[in-house]
Amino acid sequence: MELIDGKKVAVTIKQEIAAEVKRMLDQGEKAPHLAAILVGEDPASQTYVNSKAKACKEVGFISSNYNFPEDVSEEELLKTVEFINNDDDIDGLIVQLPLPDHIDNQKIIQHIRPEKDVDGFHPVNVGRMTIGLPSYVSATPYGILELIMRSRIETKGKNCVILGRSNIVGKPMSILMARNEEPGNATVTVCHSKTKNLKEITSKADILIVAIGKPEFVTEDMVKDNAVVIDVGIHRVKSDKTKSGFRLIGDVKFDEVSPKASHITPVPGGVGPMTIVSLLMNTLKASKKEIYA
Ligand code: BQF
Repeated sequence: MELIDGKKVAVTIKQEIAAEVKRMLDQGEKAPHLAAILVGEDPASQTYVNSKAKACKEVGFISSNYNFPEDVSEEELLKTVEFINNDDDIDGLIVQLPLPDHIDNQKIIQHIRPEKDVDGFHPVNVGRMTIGLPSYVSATPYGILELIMRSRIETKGKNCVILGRSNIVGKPMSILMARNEEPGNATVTVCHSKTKNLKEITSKADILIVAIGKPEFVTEDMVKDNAVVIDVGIHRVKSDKTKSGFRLIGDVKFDEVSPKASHITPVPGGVGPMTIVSLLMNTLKASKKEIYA
């Protein structure tokens, strides 16, 4: 079994980005600038926004955080998006999800200029990705593609089974893995809550991508010998062994599945750190106007 060390790959990519930022500054260009909107005080969301700001700092990006109370109005958020859309100094904008129930996620996302939508959630970016036009690919799928590529995992002609059909992971991942590109060219099956004979399907997967949102859902009996297993799940469980009082587990029962896998991502330290550097890569592209020239 070979561990796919997302944390290590993320460090390498951050060094590459930092070198590029240095080159840009040396040439008198400005540093890329990412803005983040955070609503409420969910501890996980706060952690994610802080990690993103810290990563920006590490590579020499500028970052701005716009924080709002839980009861902020939709109108105020739309005004903030508008303000950032019109600020030429800001290259990319993300809205940390989830938003409170009284806010219409899609309404906020669709207000972001596609040129600044570095999370790749705007329908224009989703549509462009789907038909193979230049687009921002959302952070988790982009991170997984990069991990697969840098781990030299062959995808062409392989059976790729995806557990989960969310707009953020399962759906885009299925499109990307089936593309006539590298990585891609896999035969893709998407499974979800209504899928019958799940185990039969997952047991045929050469590449199993798990984004089902259920802690340790995938067990040894569901996985083929020498499969590549990508675990997208992140769940906080209580622990008295850590300072924070919790530890992270994934959607895969790692101890059970890892001996069978040819490659597997751990949680933490697998896909998670890659989502952060994907956001940095998209912000770099935004500052260079690579996607919308
Ligand atoms: C790691 C996220 C669910 C809902 C909204 C590193 C992250 C996580 C884990 C991280 C996530 C999950 C993010 C690890 C960002 C990934 O070491 O394993 C980094 O910061 N993530 C998010 O912004 O919004 C989410 C999951």
